[in-house]
Amino acid sequence: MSECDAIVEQLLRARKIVIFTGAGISAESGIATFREKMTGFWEKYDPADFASMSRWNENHKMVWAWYEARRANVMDANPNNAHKAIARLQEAIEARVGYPVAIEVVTQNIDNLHERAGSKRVMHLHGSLFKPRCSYCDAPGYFYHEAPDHDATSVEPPPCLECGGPIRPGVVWFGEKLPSDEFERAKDLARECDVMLVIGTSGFVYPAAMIPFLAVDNKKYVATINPEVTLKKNMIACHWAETAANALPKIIDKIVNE
Ligand code: BJW
Repeated sequence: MSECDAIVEQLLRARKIVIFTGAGISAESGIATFREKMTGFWEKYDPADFASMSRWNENHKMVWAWYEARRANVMDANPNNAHKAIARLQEAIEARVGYPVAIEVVTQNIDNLHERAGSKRVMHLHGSLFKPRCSYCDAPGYFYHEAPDHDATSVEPPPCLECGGPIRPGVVWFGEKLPSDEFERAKDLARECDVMLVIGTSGFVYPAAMIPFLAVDNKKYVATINPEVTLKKNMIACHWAETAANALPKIIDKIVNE
């Protein structure tokens, strides 16, 4: 049986499905994965270095400019066929099986491409590029620039309207706690689901990387979709070595047409 057939068979038996995504799902929308170089000025910088409180404390303007360049990239990008297929998945399965199924998207991504593709319930474990907040008092922040600049290398973050502190990117940096509600809910889903599809993540970064392991420990059907092997093959039920935007439409096609 092909990997696609095996995954479809499980999806059609499931009542609760978790789609767990990482940067690879947005790669075919033109968004660099976390472990790839960005283009232009930012090419020479290591993302892991910028995604840290110490870099922010050292240079607010440069870190803010880096995140503004990334926000600009995401605003210019469009959801790809993987995001779109995931948004259609629930309806496609329900039409085939005739009873309601629940699909939850848990993403490590800070872009908004799942939402823009039409997914209704999306949990962001590492925050969002579009939800800045005050670095002093946590009040919701705002942007100076509706159309952020791809090329600026130093941008003053706006001041908080409550306390005047600098607004920071609404993302989770290394050493910071994940948003508790989202993380607790993601762990519950990993324990409760029938099927988890793990798409486009290296599984390097904890504690998010424990979510698939939690599903495996609870004897759930876990399949990875990634050109690279990221979880040991003997731990998971299926690894499909394919890109997300090629694989997901094939899954939908089989559910709808076969
Ligand atoms: C495709 C594809 C296609 C390509 N189709 N697939 C040692 C051991 C264990 C843990 C630690 C340790 N030392 C430190 C830690 C903890 C640390 C950590 O995990 N570090 C590791 C690097 C080792 N974690 C933390 O610090 C976390 N917080 C924490 O632990 O807090 C403790 C605490 C408790 C109580 C109070 C206070 C604190 C926080 C982690 C936050 C991570 N944030 C980032 C940055 C977000 C903002 C930003 O983007 O700038 O989140 S890091 C970065 O990695 C980003 C991503 O969401 C995350 C995961 O990356 P992802 O999505 O897997 O992307 P890639 O690039 O790694 O992989 C892409 C994959 O796609 C590849 O597999 C490709 O093959 C594939 N692919 N094309 C399908 N077309």
